[in-house]
Amino acid sequence: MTAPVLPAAFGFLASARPEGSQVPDAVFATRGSRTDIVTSLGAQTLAATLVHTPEAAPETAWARDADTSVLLAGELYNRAALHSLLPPGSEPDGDAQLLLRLLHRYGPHAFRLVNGRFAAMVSTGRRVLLATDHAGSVPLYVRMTPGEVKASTEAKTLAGDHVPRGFPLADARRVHGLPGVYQVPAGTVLDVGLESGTAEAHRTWTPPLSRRIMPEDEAVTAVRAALDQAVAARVAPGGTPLVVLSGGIDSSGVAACAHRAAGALDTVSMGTDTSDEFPQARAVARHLATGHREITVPTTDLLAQLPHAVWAAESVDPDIIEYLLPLVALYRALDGPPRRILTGYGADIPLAGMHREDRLPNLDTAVVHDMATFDGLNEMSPVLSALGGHWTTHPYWDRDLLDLLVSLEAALKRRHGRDKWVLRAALADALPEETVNRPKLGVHEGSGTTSSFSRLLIEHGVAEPAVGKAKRQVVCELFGLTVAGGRHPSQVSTADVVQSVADRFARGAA
Ligand code: IOT
Ligand code: MG
Repeated sequence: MTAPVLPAAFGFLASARPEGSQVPDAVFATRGSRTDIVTSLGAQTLAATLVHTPEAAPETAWARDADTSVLLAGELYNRAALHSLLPPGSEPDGDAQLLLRLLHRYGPHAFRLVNGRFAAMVSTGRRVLLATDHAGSVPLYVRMTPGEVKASTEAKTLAGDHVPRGFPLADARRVHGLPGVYQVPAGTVLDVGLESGTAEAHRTWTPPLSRRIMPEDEAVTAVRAALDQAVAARVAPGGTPLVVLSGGIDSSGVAACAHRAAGALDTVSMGTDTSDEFPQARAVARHLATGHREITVPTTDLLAQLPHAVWAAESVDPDIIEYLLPLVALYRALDGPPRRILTGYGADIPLAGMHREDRLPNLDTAVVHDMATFDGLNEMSPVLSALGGHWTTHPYWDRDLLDLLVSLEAALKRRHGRDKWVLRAALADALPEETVNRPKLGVHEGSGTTSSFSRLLIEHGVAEPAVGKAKRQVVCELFGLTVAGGRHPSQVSTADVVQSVADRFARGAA
């Protein structure tokens, strides 16, 4: 199977009923064309809207036979291995069809085999299976009412106060501010009975808790091979990928591997009027001879895009929104046709890169904590770039690479006085020495996002010690307006929301 340049669909909203479904109407943050599907299986009718790029072949995001249908947003990365499990026969026409065949062979356990970036809805008999990838990197939401299961890759499409509350789903996560809407956990198949409204969750992946012991050189070789493989699986044949490049080791490593896999590479760096890391990124772009671009976003424009970041991420975590805001601004500033974008996002989680910490027990505590709490933050959501029509993928959270990185013992992550040592060593021959050894700020610090958001609150009268709490309230309010309330983010003003939160603090009502 050859990989398509972009996934056949970026997202979907679907409704399954025992009979007679109508395609639900919805506003997605994902930019693109839409294709509607209505189909009758033996015991249920499915009606869905797929969102996809205008160039895509959306029919390959959907596969069905007599009694089973598979809807897929996203893509699979171990296609050849999955295909090798099936009896010889014709090539499946796309990832949804490959999944359909695997489901007939393995049932819901098929999802234990998949390494991908996807959300899927399977209709079969009187059941609906809702499946996320190991990282839940494509968020998937569900609302169940008597006789109907609605599922969507964007929570906002399930909002609506006139809709009955729906069944409680013990094994899924309630969504803040959207009663009756639940998020399917990462690495899970939620098996829902269409008429009974009962649901059972089956975990298909959990982060490794044990640590493996490997000699230095063996670990370095294994990390390099797994990164090369993860990047190669994410590069479409024939297309030139784009890497969002900060010049730190994470994104520079992805760029080096992508250049090797694709033969040609574009890179882009963003900065603001207050800070950037352009020289560091330029050193990497020059070393690899990439088609490089720099984009400067004024800080006021950056903060004005907070409503877009919350609308896309559907997250109420203020730290995560601060990480994502500069990236959302970057994706929105990329004009031109839809691109396949690779990022270095997520490397700091299994390697504890943001914990500049020499003590190994503390380092491992950070890894365990971050791997236990990432789910539901939506920091890897494809909607962040789909706002601008683009598809992102994050090689460090490839299932095989992530399993390896998490399970390495802590002294390989912090070694010889260096953070992320094993990754730096794995890339030593592929990048300039200064890049390999450079300590880097996080994107929120490098772009000045954290400080400018703090400054905005202080300028509106919030006392310095209350800034953290005020940020949380601003993000919650933006979520209420855009995701739960259905307001388009271009009609929501960051300054107004900041003012109302600051007023609440001034009245002592916060
Ligand atoms: P950081 O590691 O700075 O950035 C994530 C990715 O965004 C980079 O690898 C790069 O691909 C892109 N990027 C960052 N800055 C720029 C820039 N100036 N221009 C172009 N692209 C850029 C936060 C962070 O500091 O990101 N993310 C961490 C940790 C998340 C914590 N989450 C959690 N504990 N659940 C990370 O691991 O990526
Ligand atoms: Mg990083």
